[in-house]
Formats: sequence, structure tokens, C-alpha cells
Amino acid sequence: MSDCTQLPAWKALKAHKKQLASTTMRALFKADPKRFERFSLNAAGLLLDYSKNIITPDSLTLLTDLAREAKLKRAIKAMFSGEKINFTEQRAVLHTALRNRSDQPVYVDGVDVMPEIHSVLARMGKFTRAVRNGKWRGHTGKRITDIVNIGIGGSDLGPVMASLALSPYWQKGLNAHFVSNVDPSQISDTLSRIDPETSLFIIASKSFGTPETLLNAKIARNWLVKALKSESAVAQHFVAVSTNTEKVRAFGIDTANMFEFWDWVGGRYSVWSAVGLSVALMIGMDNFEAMLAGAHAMDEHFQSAPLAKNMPVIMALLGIWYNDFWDAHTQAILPYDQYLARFPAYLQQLDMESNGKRVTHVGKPVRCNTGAVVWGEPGTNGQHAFYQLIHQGTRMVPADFLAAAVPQHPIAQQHAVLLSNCFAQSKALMQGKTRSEARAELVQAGLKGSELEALLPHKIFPGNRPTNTLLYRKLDPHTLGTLIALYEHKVFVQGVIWDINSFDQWGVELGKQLAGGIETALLDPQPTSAHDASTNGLINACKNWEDSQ
Ligand code: G6Q
Repeated sequence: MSDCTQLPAWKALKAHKKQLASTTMRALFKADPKRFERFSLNAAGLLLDYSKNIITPDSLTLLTDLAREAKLKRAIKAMFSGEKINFTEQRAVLHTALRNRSDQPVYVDGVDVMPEIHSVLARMGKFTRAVRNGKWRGHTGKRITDIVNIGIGGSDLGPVMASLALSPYWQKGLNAHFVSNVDPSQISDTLSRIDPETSLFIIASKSFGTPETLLNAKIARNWLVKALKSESAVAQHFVAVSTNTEKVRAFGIDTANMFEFWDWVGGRYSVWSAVGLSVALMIGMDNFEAMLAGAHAMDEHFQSAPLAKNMPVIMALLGIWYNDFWDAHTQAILPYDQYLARFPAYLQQLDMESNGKRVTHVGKPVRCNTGAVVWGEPGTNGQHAFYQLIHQGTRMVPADFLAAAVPQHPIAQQHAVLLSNCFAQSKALMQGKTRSEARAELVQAGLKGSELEALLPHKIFPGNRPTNTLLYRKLDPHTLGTLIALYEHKVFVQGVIWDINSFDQWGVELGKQLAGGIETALLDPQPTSAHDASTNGLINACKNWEDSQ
């Protein structure tokens, strides 16, 4: 399979979209009182309500036909069984093995990787317990109070997002900090807030060759050695998470303090590995393992549920439905859960780095739209900012709402207010407000004549704007694991249908390559003419400003 647009189901979906072009969800809800039962699904503790989409039972049949024709089941099997589906890097894709809670072996090149995984988890358990109960102390004998994760991209976004999401589970007296940006402001600010005697740095880098991470790690190391007046202090204050033992050693971190992971774990899929060490330190190993168990529950559902009852598959197919058939090219993620504030940013990398691809498996240009532009912010904040465009703008913006039934802080009626806003938004987006409803409201408010007619067009909401709602009992470690795995598999399914490689990221390379030459020009006191006119202009403008300081 190479060009999904040539599949019979793709062609049938095109025709079906035309038939549905003037159908409204309002009418569909009216015609079918059982629409919620028909188009909702429970799996691994999550409830997905996808009834507020522009679909009929026929749409679902055609969409699952598409998955079948793209040989999705076979692809799922290939991923879970360690086939080298990351074909441009010749790597297996086995983040699912990291959270494999069964006693089934998982093979890479004929070797069962589960014993190694269990051994690193056991070391993480031992280490996190020692730090949390105060057995592991800093160089001067004080307890660790601050964990600083230095990493970027996949070695940052997962730890940041999961730590924040699970902050109600943090151990009292421990704080987490995350440094990713090469902008020196971030490391400077962080160091100014912590005490070298009580800080533990985790240098998280799969390659241990990422300049941003190594530069920040060096600054932290020098700061610590200077403050504690001892090179040997590094041993109690620095640990590494990496696949690259040699580079960890070369950096000056004792490899006894290194937590290993493997090249078959993609950066953006690595929070389940030792990259999650900062999370495990903050919430404890039992809770970290509960997160793994949640993801495993979703893995089992994904592998066993029929396509039409498979949550990641349904979400992936709905994404393709809008992205490729309705010209709706973005996906909003709107958690009504403040603890998920970084979830949209996390999904942005997961989805856009995975499916932001333009050639198929055989290197031919795709003939459809691939990965959507993912963005979002928590509600209700977003309602007071950008929802206007989703309600009344010219674009269709499919949105996922996420909410917990049970709050972390049951204060008065506030959670009911939050949930009522969440449900009201998806209802409003679905039904809109017709001209006659808007007119009736204006009449009710006492308007008439030209004043009413002038205001009327502005008061109409087109509605028919699709949303999913994901509901869960409470945002605990298990639920978070389930949610992340759900989206990982959603992204995978879309990649299979588009026939692209969701597991490489060559697109980040070009900028990196060019940055070296630009850095040289910036450091040279002379003006540059070595680049294109714009780049020269920007470099030289910086030099002028520096000179005038
Ligand atoms: C993720 C990407 C990328 C990567 C960072 C950090 O899938 O590969 O975001 O995680 O570039 O890489 P290192 O972990 O090697 O420092």
C-alpha cells in the first residue's frame, strides 16, 4: 500500500462527504435519540463521546473499511512484535515494551528485551526510594529538595507534562524544575532558585550529543562544582539518562549513575523509560508504575478491540475524516483540567513530529494531507481567548475536550462550573444558533427594526463544528498513562493509513546543520556577507546592537 487515496474506501469516503455536505449534527441528534450510545465508547477507564461529529453509521463503516484496506491490524502486530517499522533508521518501535505489564517476552533481533527493561525499572525504583527517603544525600550531607531535569524535545516534554499533570502526587518537600531551552535565561533563572547542596540534576539525552542539553548541563555542573568547591560533588548531584554510555562518561558523569534506555525508544515516546526518572522521583515508583499500567491497558485494548470499537482507531479515523475530506487541517486539544496544561504542547510534538511527513514508505510524495496542526490550551481560559474563532470563524476546527468527573480539589461547586462549561462548549459548537433563534432572542431583548437587522448576522452561530469529549474519573497516574497511550496509538494509526514513517524526524536536521555556520558568523566581530541577504541582515543587525551596548 502506498497511495491511500487510491483505496476503494478513500474514494467512497469522498463521495460520502458530498452526500453529507448539507447534513447537520443537530438533525442527526434529533433523528436518533440513541446517538450517544451509538457513538461513544469505554476503554481502559476512559469514556470517548464522539457523537458530536459529522458522521452517520455509514461514515463509520467506510472509515473502518479504510483502516482495513490500509492493513492496519497487520501494522499493529508489526509494531508490537518489534519489526523495524522505523524503516529510515532501521529501528524497532517498542515504547509499548517499556510498559508491558504481562509476562510475555518482547524480542528485538531475537533477544527478549524485557529483562533489561525490568532491570532498569528496578534501579529506578531503588534510586527514587533512596532520594525520597533521604538515604541519598548531597555532597554536604543534606537531603535532596530539588530535582532539575535538563533535556529537550522528547527528553523534556514528557517529563514536564507528566510531572505537572501528576503534581497532586508529588512528595512534600521535593520540587521539580525543567531546563530545555538553550536560551541562557532558563538555566540562569533555575539556578537562581535552587541550592547546590540540595539539588539533583538529571541530564536526559538519548544521544547525549544534543548541544542545548550539553551546554545547559555544563553550566549546571560548573555552578555546582564552584559552589561546593569539589569536583567529586558531581557524583551525588548528577545522574544521566541516555543510550550512550561513552558520551556520558566523557561528560564526566559516573556511569554507575546512568540509567539506560535503547535505540528502539523514540525520543517523543520515551517518557515510559528512564527519561521519566524525574516523574518517578516526584510521584514515587509505585505511581510511575501505575502510569505504565494505564498505558498497558490502552495497549491491550488497541491490540484486541475490533476496529469499530477501538478508541485510538476511531479517533485517528475521525482526524483523517476532517483533515482529508473536510479541509479542516488543525486539531485543538482543550483540557478542562488545569493539571493537563502542558498536554497540548506534548501532543504537538507527538503528533506533528510523527506525522509531519510528505513522502510515503516508498519515497513518493503523498497525495493527501498528513499530520494536522495540533494546538490548544486549557479551558475555561481558552473560552475567554480563542474560542471565538472556533465558534464563528470561517474555519472548521475539530477539537478534543478532556475532563475528569472527580476533581483533585473538591472545593464548593467549582468543579461543576468547570464541567458545565466544558459540556456547554461542545454543545454550542454542535448545535450553533440559527437565524430564527438569534432573531427571537433579540426580539426578547427588546430590539426591533434596523437595529435588530444590523445585529442579527453577528449573533448567528453556524454550529456543526465537530468535537470529541474524553471523560475519565480522576486524573491519577493510571489515567494519565492511558491518555498518553491513546494519543500515541491515534498518531500511529494515521501514519499507517497515510503510509508515512511516523517514527523518524529528519525535518529537524536542516536548521541544526545551518545553525553552526550562523553561530560562527555571529561570533566573528566583522560583518558577514556569507549568507543570503536576509540572514546577513539579521546577523549584522545583532552585531550593531551589541556594539552599541
Ligand atoms: C523526538 C526527537 C527529539 C529529541 C530531542 C532530544 O522524538 O527525536 O525531540 O527527543 O532532539 O534528543 P536527545 O534525547 O538525544 O538529546
